[in-house]
Amino acid sequence: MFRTLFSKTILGAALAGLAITSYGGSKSVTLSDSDLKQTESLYKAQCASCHGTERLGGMGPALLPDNLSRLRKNKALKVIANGRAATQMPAFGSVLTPEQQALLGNYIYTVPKAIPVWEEESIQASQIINHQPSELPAKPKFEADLMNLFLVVELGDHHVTLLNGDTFEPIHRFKSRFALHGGPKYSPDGRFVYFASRDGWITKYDIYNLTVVAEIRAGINTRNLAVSSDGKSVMVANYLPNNLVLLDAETLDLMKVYPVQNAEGKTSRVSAVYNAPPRNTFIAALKDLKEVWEIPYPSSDKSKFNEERAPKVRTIAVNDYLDDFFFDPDYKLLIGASRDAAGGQVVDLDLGKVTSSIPLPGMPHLGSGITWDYQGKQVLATPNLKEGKVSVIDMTTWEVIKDIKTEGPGFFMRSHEKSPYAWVDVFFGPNKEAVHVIDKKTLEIVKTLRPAPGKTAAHVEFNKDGSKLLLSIWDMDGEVIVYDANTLEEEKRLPMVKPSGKYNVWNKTQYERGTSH
Ligand code: DHE
Repeated sequence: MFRTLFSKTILGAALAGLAITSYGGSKSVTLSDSDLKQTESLYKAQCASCHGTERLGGMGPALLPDNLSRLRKNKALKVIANGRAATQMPAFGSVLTPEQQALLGNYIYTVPKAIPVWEEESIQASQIINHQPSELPAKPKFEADLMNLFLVVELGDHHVTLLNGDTFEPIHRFKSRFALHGGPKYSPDGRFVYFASRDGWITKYDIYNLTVVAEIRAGINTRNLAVSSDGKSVMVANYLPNNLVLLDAETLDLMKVYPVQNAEGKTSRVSAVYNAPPRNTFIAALKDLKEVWEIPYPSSDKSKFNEERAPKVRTIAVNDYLDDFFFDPDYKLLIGASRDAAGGQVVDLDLGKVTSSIPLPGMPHLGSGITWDYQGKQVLATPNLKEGKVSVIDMTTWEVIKDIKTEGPGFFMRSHEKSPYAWVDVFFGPNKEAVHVIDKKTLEIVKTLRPAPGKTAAHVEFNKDGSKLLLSIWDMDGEVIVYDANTLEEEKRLPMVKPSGKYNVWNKTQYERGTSH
């Protein structure tokens, strides 16, 4: 299937591949024609801007019966009424009548007349190649420490800013696809960056030449992507369709689609996929099957790649679904949790089985977990999405050493090997303006900052040597604030449009312990 396609394809071709298929959700309901008409206009007015006009997902997830297989209808109704913790889903309890909420509750379990499938042909037809690999010089158009650059995703108007990590001056600002989510991933040399948007677009950007190299729509509702340590391949995790998509990192050519299903044919959304550097594999956790998937990188000689030579999936059975997970620094262990469970599980990737469980009742946000050394042992610290606390866990005994009480549930946690402090936000609830600074030696909060009263302050990223850090004020009239990481004094404010994540080239390409990978 591997093709070399250097011709430019037009954007519209992306949609031409939307094929129509019949659909058989297991828990579907049927609405009368008049109810359906009324609900469709309600949906358009209240839900479509986030969940997509065809319920295929956008900023919010797809709302189709198969995608809701783990959500009972009475729980879905509660989400409509009260919103959903840890997401952008607002409460509609005071906006819609109970009858309207019930109609919408039924509607999302209604099988659509037709749902689009996004198969190999559609992916291939969507590819846009702006530059041939040899066309662009390997010399940057600007002067800066190339290993200390930051990218800032500005969610408010779908832009990305490239920032000099020494001077904190913007170098360039460019438009991104709609609703980027999760961390962009750098090529190992830091020259290229790969973005994933929630609606499936993968963009390869050349930082040296400040230009988009290639794009491809790998799915309809995408979670994230991972780049292999040899810089040769990209793996994309999708909710819709239920699959993983392997791309060639040079041109984003499609290499292989891995349908995600078990031996009985039950399919699953993919929670996320990560690169596991020492293992030379991609590792994915699944949302609807109790399995972890490990897939070796493909052969680096792409001319030899074909369906038979495609790397095979290794499946590891786990005790529960894994919505959220991360790895120890050696990538020997996967630590994961289901959002519904009262605890996490530790999967030994070499042994291929679950070896420990962790008592974590507060819905840990493990994807944001970080590790450091504390009193001669390695600890893992994670915010919790339902409780105002940071759980610090001994990574040998898997016991919780301490719950550090915070002013509310947090989302992102960060540190740097060279910093004495770990930072955690209070993303949810009335104290969203607060950010706590934790002393890694004492596990005590030493300072609580409120840099923009009334506005959410969240997500920190350190510079290369850990001496400075950036914090986002998540507002359309927002800012990125530069702090001295040791004195905790504010140094500079850069106006930005709802800045979300920030990503430092050095910390990401070196797999710094205090940041996400
Ligand atoms: Fe995220 C990273 C899942 C909601 C902003 N988020 C991630 C990753 C996952 C994830 C699996 C890691 C991807 C990677 O970097 O490779 N996020 C989820 C959810 O399941 C959840 C709770 C529900 C959902 O809507 O999917 C969710 N996330 C949000 C938001 O509502 C946030 C605050 C705003 C937004 O952009 O949608 C949000 N998520 C982020 C950010 C990162 C992220 C900024 C990257 C963090 C990093 O530093 O690496």
